[in-house]
Amino acid sequence: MNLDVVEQQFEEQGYTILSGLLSQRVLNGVRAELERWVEAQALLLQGDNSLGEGFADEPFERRLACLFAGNMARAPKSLRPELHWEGMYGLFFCPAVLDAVERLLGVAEIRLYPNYTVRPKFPDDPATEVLWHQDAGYTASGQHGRDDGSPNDTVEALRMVNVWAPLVPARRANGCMQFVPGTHRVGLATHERREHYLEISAAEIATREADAIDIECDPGDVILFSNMLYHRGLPNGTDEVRWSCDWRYQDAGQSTMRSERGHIARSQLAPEMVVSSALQWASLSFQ
Ligand SMILES: O=C(O)CCC(=O)C(=O)O
Repeated sequence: MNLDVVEQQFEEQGYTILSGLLSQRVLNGVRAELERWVEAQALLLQGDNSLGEGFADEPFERRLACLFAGNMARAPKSLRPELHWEGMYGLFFCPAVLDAVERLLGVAEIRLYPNYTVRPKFPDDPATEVLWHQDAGYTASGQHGRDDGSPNDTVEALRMVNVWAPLVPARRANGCMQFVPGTHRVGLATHERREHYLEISAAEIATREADAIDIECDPGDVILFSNMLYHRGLPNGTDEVRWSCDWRYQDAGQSTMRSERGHIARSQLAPEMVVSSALQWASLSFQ
């Protein structure tokens, strides 16, 4: 990984793709945790008598969709507090990802922002089609409450790097991300509330949508992008679940602009605050 290239692409386009960055060991660790969680969902459904079989023979890519077929109202669309599992540590605290983030943020004090999510994007489910937005639009919507740190912080002033990693191949057909390169420089757009998500106003997206590109990628790839970049997650038109994880890092000297404080990923000033093992991560909670 050439950090100069990473920085140049991020500055110019608003994103960069780190191909094949994650080791098989890290991917296996995440996958094992999710397979355990899917198994637990199967047992819960069986306990409720709402399921005849556990679909234990279905592959990871299909099992969750089989479990909740015809029962989508109950299907879990995102995992967040659940993610304090040992197997997630290698992903959220991956040294190579943190090296890139440190270069992009230009600071050695880095917080894992309190917004980390695994998304099982179900087939043909409008609730998992993520509409055009900037992550900053969600922060600005104020729906998360603020901490008491810096009342003068503005969303535009937040120094943040977003991360997205596929856990199965992500293609246009199963709902890969789309980006509009360069839009991290156009300022905060107007976000309007829709049924499931916020969406950039039709007038603001209309002039830019023609420049949208598909971000097709594979497990092991890591996408870094600006919290100001226009992006969306396409609908999943296949019969498999499009599993992915998205998380964010922030200059730890700044407010989270949420009631949660996140967790320290790197620090020279207070190294004792850094989450330094998988066991420690599993002992912490979403906060
Ligand atoms: O995974 C998706 O489809 C969308 C994710 C997203 O919008 C994000 O990570 O900000």
